[in-house]
Amino acid sequence: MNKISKEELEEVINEFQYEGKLVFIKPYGSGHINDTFLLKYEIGYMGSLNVILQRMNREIFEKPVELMENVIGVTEHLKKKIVEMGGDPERETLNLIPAKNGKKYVIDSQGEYWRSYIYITDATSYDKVEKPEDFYESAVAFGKFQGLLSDYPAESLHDTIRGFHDTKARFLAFQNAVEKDICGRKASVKKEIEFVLEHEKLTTVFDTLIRKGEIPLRVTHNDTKLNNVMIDDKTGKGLCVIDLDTIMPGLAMNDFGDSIRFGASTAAEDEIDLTKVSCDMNLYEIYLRGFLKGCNGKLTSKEMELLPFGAKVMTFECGMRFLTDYLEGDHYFKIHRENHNLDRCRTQFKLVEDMENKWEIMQKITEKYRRMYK
Ligand code: ADP
Ligand code: GN1
Ligand code: MG
Repeated sequence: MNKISKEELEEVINEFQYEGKLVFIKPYGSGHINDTFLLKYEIGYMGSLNVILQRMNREIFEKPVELMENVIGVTEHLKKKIVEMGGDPERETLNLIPAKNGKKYVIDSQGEYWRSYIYITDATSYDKVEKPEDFYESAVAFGKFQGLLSDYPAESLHDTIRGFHDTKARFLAFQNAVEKDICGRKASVKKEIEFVLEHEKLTTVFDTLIRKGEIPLRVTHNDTKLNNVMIDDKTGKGLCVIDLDTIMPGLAMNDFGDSIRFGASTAAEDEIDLTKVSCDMNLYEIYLRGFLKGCNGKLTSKEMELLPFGAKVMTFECGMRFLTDYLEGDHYFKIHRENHNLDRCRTQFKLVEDMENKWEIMQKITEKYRRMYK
């Protein structure tokens, strides 16, 4: 993606229905995909409003208008539900700020797509688990989120990224990257390539079960990292699930698993010292407890049984995606240092290994809760 110039930002800001005087603008958050900015407006003498402005990643999201249709449809659906439940629709779901032309996005003179949300104040999106309670509350929020979308018309959702969690397709893309080796990096990652090949079986764990109709496709979030949920600073509750770009029909196990991959790790996703990386069974149990509470009995017994597989498959898939991007020259995930994607890949594979070592414990913990909900 090309760099964003001051002029481009000014042009875009001018197209949205913002009120007041712009007092600052700064790059914001630690997402790997979009370009996010925080803007502060002063309104009158006393008031102020913070907004999020995002340039959508056009290389990744090839159909931004359809993507925005998903976001609009889902947030309107959530808003209705939140109001029915007596919640606060201004804070508990994303609120898009319209453009001056009435649309919910802006196309700039470079052909880039932008959208803007009201900034959710007095809430935090955490990059790592600071308190286990936050992780628990994030789990309740992601579980509930799935419940709130359980009656959303799945057929109306556009596929924003085809085969997003099709692990087999990810494997084929990985093989292609190895074969082409466009950056000449293959020789330096022999061990990691070997790891993927040894774990090929993980790429089809859910396929047969979906085909046989033994596990349902649900409307899922598909990117359930801890920093994609806002935790209320005052109440400590999971307030709002954000980053709705990948809402598509998917598997409950994958939403569960992606959260474990990121939040139950004892180290950051890009930690270099692999001795620090492991999957914390206490955090695994905490998240499981919260997620099942949030899902409120909606998961089938089979889905619950398969939750540990979700954790292993999502972690493996993510590691493989980081490795593929490294081999292809880091065009997908934003990187902030040399070998960043390789470092990320290594933490994921270390986690997979650790999960394999703790597999019986993971299954035992899961079984304990499955029995409670059966
Ligand atoms: P990416 O796809 O790049 O991860 P996100 O939509 O997750 O983009 O946004 C990046 C970060 O910006 C989030 O992790 C969060 O910290 C912050 N953010 C996004 N939307 C809001 C919002 N409405 N209110 C407060 N913070 C937000
Ligand atoms: C990306 O957008 P963000 O940073 O929340 C990615 C996820 C990966 C994650 C790895 C659309 O999530 O699939 O699991 O990075 N999102 C997309 O940290 O590819
Ligand atoms: Mg994000």
